[in-house]
Amino acid sequence: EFIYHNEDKAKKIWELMQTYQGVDQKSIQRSIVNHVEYTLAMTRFNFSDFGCYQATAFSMRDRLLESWNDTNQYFTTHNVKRVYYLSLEFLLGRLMQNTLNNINMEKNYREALLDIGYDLERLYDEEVDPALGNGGLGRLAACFLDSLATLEVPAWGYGIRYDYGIFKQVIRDGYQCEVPDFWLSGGNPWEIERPEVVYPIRFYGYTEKYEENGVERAQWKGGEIVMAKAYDTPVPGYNTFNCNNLRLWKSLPAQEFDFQSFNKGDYLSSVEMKQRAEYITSVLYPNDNSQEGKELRLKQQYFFCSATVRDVIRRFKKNNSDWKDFPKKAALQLNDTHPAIAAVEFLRILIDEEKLDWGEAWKILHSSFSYTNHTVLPEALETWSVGLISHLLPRHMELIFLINHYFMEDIAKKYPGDYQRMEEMSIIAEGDDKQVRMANLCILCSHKVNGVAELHTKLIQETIFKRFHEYFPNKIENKTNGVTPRRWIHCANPKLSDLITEALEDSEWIGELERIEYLENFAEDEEFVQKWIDIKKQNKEKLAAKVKEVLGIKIPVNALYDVQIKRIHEYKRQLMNILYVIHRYLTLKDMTPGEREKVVPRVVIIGGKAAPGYHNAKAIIKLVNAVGDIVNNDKDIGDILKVIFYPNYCVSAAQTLIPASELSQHISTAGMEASGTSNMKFVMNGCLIIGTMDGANVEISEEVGEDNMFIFGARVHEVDDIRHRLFAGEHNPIGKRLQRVFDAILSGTFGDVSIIHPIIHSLMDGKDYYLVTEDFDSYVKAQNKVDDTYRDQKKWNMMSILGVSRSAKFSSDRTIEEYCDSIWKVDRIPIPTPSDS
Ligand code: B1N
Repeated sequence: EFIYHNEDKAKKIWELMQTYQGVDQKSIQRSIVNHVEYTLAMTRFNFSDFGCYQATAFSMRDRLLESWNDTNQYFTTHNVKRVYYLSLEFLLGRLMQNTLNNINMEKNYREALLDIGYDLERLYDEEVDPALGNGGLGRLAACFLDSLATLEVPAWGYGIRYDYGIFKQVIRDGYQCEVPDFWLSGGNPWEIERPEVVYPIRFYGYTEKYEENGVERAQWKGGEIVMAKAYDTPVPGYNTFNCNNLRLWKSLPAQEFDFQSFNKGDYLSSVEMKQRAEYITSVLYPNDNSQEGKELRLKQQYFFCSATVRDVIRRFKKNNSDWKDFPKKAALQLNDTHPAIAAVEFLRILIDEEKLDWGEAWKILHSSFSYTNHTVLPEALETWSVGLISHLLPRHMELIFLINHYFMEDIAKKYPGDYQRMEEMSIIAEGDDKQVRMANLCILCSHKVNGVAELHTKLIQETIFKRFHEYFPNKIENKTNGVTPRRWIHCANPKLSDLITEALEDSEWIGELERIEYLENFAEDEEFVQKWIDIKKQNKEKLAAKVKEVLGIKIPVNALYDVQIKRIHEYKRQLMNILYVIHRYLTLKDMTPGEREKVVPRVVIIGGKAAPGYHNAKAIIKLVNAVGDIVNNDKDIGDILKVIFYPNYCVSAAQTLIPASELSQHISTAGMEASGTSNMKFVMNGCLIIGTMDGANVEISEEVGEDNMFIFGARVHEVDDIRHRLFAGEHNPIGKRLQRVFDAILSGTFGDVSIIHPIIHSLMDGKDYYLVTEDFDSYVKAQNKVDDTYRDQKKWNMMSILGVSRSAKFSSDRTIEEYCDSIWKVDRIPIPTPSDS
């Protein structure tokens, strides 16, 4: 099956290779020790856990490269259609454990390492957590990569190789401090640098118009050139020989030296100018669900989009000569509007460089691009000023005006005189400071647009994209998010994974989550339930040990572990959570010791990063820490209530926290959380949900049953009216319980938390955009129901098992299958394994 261009040479290489790298104990050990000596240049008689981690990773990479090369070779020779997932964020998390499990070598490596005195689990902890993303959107991209490879879909991820990932969060005096995350300082054994895959990327300059064969043409000239260099990370699938690729771009100065400044004696400033090039891919913007309109961010976007589009086109041209075939060979998915400029870059190349006419070019663009919307929050909908785009990307601005011009002509034809509609649908928002609406641009350039959960898709169809939905009734559709069961059950919770495998009598469910349904039969099986309980307890013990290690706080294992971990944002309402905790604390204080003993003990854990410039989010972190300081040291309370702010929440922390959780909070104001994905992970790990009817919670409740969750709060159709009433001063008086909580905060019960006072005052004034005060009562009721249910452990565990057995819909494998069928039109292509040939 392997087709080489030079048969003789191929035969020789084949003989030299003899076989693929061995997977037996001796071969694994030999390759690790060789990497210690020859790659790391350490002595093979004494190497640290970190050295061993690196050498082990290199030995794994060798094995990955075999399948990675074979996969690419096979896809190229068969000229298959590929999916390209364009994202400014990939929140991968650690790779070693996931990789070993996907390629089915964890056991071999564990034993091989143990035999030479190393503990695999300890090596896992040596790995830095690559965190090139903010939250859900970036983590979704990572889950999708795992599912794409597992489903044997030819697919490449494209992104930026930031030098600094999301900052590390350190808590000082209860406040968040941000520490830069230079994740590459210890080297990155998983990537392959590609010095030969480089593209020049232009910025600024001007367009020159000229005539060619009677056609007016344009060319972008001048400005500055920066180079993009590729770094590849193999992406193995679970239980397949297929191995996909994640290609990340790094910026470099262009090679030609600026002799003019050199001759003027301005050597140093010419070097300085070159260094500015490297700055482009330095740092991930740490905002989740909000736009930062900085020029550098737009530069990052264009830099990455241009390199990617050029790379995709080069790959297409290797095997194809007719541009009309492009949509049959490539599907480009835009992960939100952040890579929107890729569409315009593609159009520019087709028209200015490939000399296609507008109609042809537009058709090709439109049939190959599609766009996912991840939010309706106005502060997150990207717009860029016409002035900035014209300055940085003058030709692209012209093309955007042209796209808009043709589109406005169509609208005017269909709705003559409806200027209001034209204004709404225009890519350009008119005004003193004209803006380009990137979402409108994306919708126009795409053949499909999707939301990320049923409710969210309905909302974009009916609100922000209403006019587009009327005009293109078949364009906007739903693709409910999912998460990979490999990382989120099998790796994060190995004991649970083993128990499920034991009950189902094989491990196929890891690759086909539909099979987990069968677990339902064990929901009341005493022996099984006991094992279920034991596993949760062990996971809680592991978390308690971690909390002790990190914070020095001892948390009881017999308490209910109640967890809210996600980016800190007002719409996610961590504030409502901590207000309830205060209420619980005050209630406990009112009780006699005898009464207190009857209360269900709780450990409340809150974790998440606030964007560095998001003042209110940072105030909430301070309040949580301040409440923890008082509650955790209150002798009356003891182990009945503990409040933990878990610092530096990240993917690897999630892998410890989620399996240990019993209750998790997904309590956003209805209509504001597009989907949420950790809710799915918690359900898969036997955790119950307290939540609002928002995002994917709605579908989770459809699957697991509303009575197996704790649902509360205003529904999405009620929110606007309530908000209106609140802001009109017609708000219900704050209830007694909540008033008492506010009084405690304001009077200094939790020390100096004056940073939160303005927020509390506006809540009392009815300026409650997120409906915290409105939903508080029904939240308290839901929390009471949680306590009552937890007292009935039999019921609780049954709900927990039912949740897991009904979680199959939320596998990202299901999500990816839907994208493949209705958006990308690509097939699964298993490549032949070495034993086949
Ligand atoms: O995308 C996730 C969803 O599950 C979440 O509900 C949603 O909040 C999240 C600008 C975003 N939407 N928008 C962003 C991230 C970075 C940025 O610079 C916006 N993140 C989401 C996956 O669908």
